[in-house]
Amino acid sequence: MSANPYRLFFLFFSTLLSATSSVAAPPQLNYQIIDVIARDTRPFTQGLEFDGNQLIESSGLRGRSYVVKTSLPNQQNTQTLWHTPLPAPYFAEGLSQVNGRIYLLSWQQQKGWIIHPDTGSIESEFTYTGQGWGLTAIDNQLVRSDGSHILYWHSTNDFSELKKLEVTWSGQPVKRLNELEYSNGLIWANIWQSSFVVAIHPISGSVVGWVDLTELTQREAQVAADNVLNGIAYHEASNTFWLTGKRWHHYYRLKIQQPYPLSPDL
Ligand SMILES: [Ca+2]
Repeated sequence: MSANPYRLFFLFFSTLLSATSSVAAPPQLNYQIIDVIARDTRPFTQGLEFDGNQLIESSGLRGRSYVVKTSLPNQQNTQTLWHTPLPAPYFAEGLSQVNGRIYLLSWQQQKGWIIHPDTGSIESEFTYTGQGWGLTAIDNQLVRSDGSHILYWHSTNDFSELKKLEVTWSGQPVKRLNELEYSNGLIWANIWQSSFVVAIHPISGSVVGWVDLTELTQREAQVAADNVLNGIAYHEASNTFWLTGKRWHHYYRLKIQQPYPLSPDL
């Protein structure tokens, strides 16, 4: 693993931006920091999603993985509603709530769990092929990333794979898709080991906009290559995105420009 992953992916994105293609490059999206909220720095954040005004977060690493649900984080008194550890061999990854249940992935063990959102109790398990990175839900189906440029749609019934989608930037694959969030008709993904978030059209797979969050990664003063930007959750009531990273000291609440109007041929 490089000691300076952010530099590498700046170069990666520079390559994409300068790519010659008949397809127009996606626009860079502006953002505004609405709030910066101190948080527990222990979570090795893998999944982040709101259930109304409550935040669900999964934390990775073998022997230390867990899922936690809290009240809406604030500066004074963030309450833990439940905390569910995973058995030692498992490395928790992305999560998403759909049909009244939380689905949680593991990284390489090809096993996931269905968790009750009110109690945190693990109700059942499911399996899949490949790695688990990010997870989000669209129209009662789940969408998984595996660190590649491909997103996988899964059934909520048995987690069987329904379809795949290649994610591209002006026709070129966008690899290392990680934590996911579906909001306002687009899949938002942060790119592992980078400061970038991309907005993906869920039918074409085209990146239709991107956000450069170097300002946030610099604020967090990275001291370890693992402590990357990871975690994007949309809070519907305030129309804001919450961003954080592994062992980061803060949640950042952002207004992000939407890449509309989308071209009809996407
Ligand atoms: Ca998310």
